[in-house]
Amino acid sequence: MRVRWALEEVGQPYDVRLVSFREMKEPAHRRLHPFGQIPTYEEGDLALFETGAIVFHIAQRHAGLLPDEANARARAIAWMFAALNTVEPPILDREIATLVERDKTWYAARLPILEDRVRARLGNLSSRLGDADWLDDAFSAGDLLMVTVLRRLNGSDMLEKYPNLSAYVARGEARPAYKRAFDAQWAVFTGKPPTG
Ligand SMILES: N[C@@H](CCC(=O)N[C@@H](CS)C(=O)NCC(=O)O)C(=O)O
Repeated sequence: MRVRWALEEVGQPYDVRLVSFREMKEPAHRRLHPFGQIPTYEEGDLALFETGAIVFHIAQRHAGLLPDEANARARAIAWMFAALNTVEPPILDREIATLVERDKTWYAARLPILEDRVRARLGNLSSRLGDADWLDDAFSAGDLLMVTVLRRLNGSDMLEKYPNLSAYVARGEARPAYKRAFDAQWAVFTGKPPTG
């Protein structure tokens, strides 16, 4: 979704090549991705892995995801790193625990600890965002990544406690480029566009 959304934001046409979990671990795919994961990205002679690097590459090559002014650009890049490096890890830790550690004896004791760490990040992010639309003036690749990171909390009630963050995610999801990316991604799993 992150790569699709970035490509839709800059208006760059793309083809998608789906790989199965088995294919991800085979040598042909590992040549593109050393850790045998998705997504990967190919453009001419260039092959890239890591979502953040791919989105950054797209944002550097095309207008629309990073400001032109040098300092504003640097701040937008800082938000990209913050999304992936500071906000996503505790969210991911919680998500993994809820998915694969539920049957462990220590799960009930560990979950509140993990949720406190998520709340600490959400509280700080909420304070910084305040009543702004985006993290640093205009929408950027930093917002694109942050919105997709926060969306990982869907299905929990954690984000709803921060109305400005919920509204921020909704603003991201309302962007036409997001909708095009979401519909295309949805169709991969269902074979048809979303209803409603
Ligand atoms: N840091 C990587 C994470 C990639 C990742 O976790 N990919 C998942 C799918 S979203 C995956 O390939 N999982 C299968 C596996 O790890 O075997 C990135 O942002 O690209």
